[in-house]
Amino acid sequence: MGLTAAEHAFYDENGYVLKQRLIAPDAISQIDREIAGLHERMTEAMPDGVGISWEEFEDEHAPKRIRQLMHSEVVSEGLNRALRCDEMLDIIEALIGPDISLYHSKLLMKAARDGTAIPWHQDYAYWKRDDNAPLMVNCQLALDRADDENGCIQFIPGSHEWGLQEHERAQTSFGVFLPGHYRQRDDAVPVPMEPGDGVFFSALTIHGSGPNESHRDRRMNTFAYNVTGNSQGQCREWLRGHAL
Ligand SMILES: O=C(O)CCC(=O)C(=O)O
Repeated sequence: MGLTAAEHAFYDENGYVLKQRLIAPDAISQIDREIAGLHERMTEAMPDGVGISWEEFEDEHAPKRIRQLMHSEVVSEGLNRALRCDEMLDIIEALIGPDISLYHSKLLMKAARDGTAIPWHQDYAYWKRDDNAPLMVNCQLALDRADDENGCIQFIPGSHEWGLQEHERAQTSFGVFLPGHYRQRDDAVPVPMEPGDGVFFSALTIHGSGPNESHRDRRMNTFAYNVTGNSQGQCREWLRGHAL
């Protein structure tokens, strides 16, 4: 599959690109079966290696709802397969080259009516260290139909060229965000998706999404990839782009 020249050019210009029908319907159905009832199952027992942040409700008796689940490959063999399938890795290779490491696999459950907004941010604001460069690429895979009503992802086109912006920090999930947290922006482009679609975006592309005000879940999985050995000292891409 890979990327066409036009898709690659779109990514270079905008910092994201949508790939429709990235993952086949039967694979999405398998994932759907594997994550059915996940809120309830994870409330009862959490497998080793999984990390969860929950939606925060004022009513302490409200049923618990997962906001995000780290290491989703542990709870779904289908997700574990998707993150290493050729359809996915051909595109990641086109974007970052052949030396690919998995950075994380994370489920975003954004439950019907309860799922909260995700504030505007650049992923690199979370991932920056002294010895790495913003070479990572994220793929958000749709497990449900996503649109304006249930809070589909939105991007600020071209923002991957703006460098790392100053972020604010709070002790919450998605606690690294641009001033203003989440609010509607005139320069944002929403990306509606169907189950199986994947949108690829760079570690510097500003993105966020509104709350789920619909009666439909908006479940997504993000697979983040890094260039193996990404550090400012040893990464060719970084050295090429940062002459002394
Ligand atoms: O689910 C979304 O709308 C955005 C997810 C996101 O920003 C992230 O995981 O970094």
